[in-house]
Amino acid sequence: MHTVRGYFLLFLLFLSVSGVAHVNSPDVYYDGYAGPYHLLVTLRPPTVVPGVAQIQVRALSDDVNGINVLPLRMIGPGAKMAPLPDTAKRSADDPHLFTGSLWIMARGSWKVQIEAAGQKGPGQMDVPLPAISLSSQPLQRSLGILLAVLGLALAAGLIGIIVAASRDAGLKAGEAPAPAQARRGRFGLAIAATIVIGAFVFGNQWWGKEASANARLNYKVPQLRPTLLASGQLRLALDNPNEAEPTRFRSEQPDRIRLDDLLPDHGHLMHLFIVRLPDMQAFWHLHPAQAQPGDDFTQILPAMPAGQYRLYADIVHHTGFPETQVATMDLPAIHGGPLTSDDSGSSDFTPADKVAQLSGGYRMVWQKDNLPIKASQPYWFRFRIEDKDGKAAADLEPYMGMAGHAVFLSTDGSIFAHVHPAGSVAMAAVTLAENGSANAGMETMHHAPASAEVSFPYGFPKPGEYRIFVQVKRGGKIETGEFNAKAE
Ligand SMILES: [Cu+2]
Repeated sequence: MHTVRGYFLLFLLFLSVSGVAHVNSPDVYYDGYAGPYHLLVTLRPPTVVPGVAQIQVRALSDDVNGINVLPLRMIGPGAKMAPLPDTAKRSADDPHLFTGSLWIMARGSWKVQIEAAGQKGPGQMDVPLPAISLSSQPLQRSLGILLAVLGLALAAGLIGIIVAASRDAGLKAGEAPAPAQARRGRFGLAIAATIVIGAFVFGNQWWGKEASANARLNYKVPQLRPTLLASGQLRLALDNPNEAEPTRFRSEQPDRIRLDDLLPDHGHLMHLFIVRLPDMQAFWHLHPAQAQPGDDFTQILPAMPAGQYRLYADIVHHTGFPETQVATMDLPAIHGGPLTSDDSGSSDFTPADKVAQLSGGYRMVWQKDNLPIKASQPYWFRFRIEDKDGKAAADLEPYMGMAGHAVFLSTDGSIFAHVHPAGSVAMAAVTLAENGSANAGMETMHHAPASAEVSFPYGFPKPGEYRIFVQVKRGGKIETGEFNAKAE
């Protein structure tokens, strides 16, 4: 019965994985163009790999007739050996909405190829999808009991058949077994019981091994190890708790994910966000540097008040697989140095419900309606930058190659997402997905802001209170607005 239960558990385990560009915010939101067609894509990775990812594509124009979707490995031979694409189903109620499901067969870095067909001809785009197993799903108790009973019945049947065959096979109908035949029956019973018990023991051990191998593959959020040096420098040692992508279950010691393979993501190997707990009114976005691949990162801290801080460090591996490493640390007051290059932040933010004050009398206004925000739904979070008279800011410029950067953070710090106008994916992964090379330029990114408004496609993973930090660059200065948000 353990064998049967084992098979079933194995099957259920196969059914349970998820994405991890961020912390506890696995869904991918992506705003992009498949040729001439503007699409908003929501990808829900499975919570266990292999598993089924759900995809939802919203066409933003009326001229899209059909959507095909195809999951591919981000790099390696699998990136080219394409199976046939699946056709996404068009919603009967909403002709702009297409949905489908995709089998994700292994953990690691994937992309979903989206082909749009319409009045302007075909168009294609690729959306990165990191896939990880988050948990092993336990067997339901009632199902376990049912399978145990069925397994016992099978075992009893097997023993019964062997006993009857060895004792009664030579008998005529109605004839009682002679003592010799009864002895053969007892012998058969011993053999049958040994076989059944042996099968149970073997099956249980086999299963236990597979289950622990599988549990080992569950993704663990890496814990950054920060140290404050006497010089006021922060030293960050990366953590590496996860194994590299296996091709199949292996019992030998597998490789760890490499840490010397990082790709620059919008110009930096690491984006470090530091937020003061629990008020979240101090926030910095810094870019620690590394002397050599594989080394620790270092950062000269800006002036910071003493307090407890939460650290989120975004990195991207050579496969396009993004990770956020986290830490919580108590810091004394730091005199610090000035913020340089792309670094930004301050310790005196006040979260606004709608209008955040910027420098020089400028304001950042959240263009929201009064409808409640629902969890797990895609939204555009739009923010307009205006001067003190309400006139649209005319001097916005790209900040690290994009119109804006946003951080969505739950007020307990457990959910974190670093989002851009193109969505919640790592931009280095987008470049890799579209060009097959991480160095192929940034032409796909949303460059200069087209207007005084920045928008971010995102959905809160679960109900609760959140903060949104929105960063833009205006007149050579990086500005941050902090907002309160609530998901229902
Ligand atoms: Cu960014």
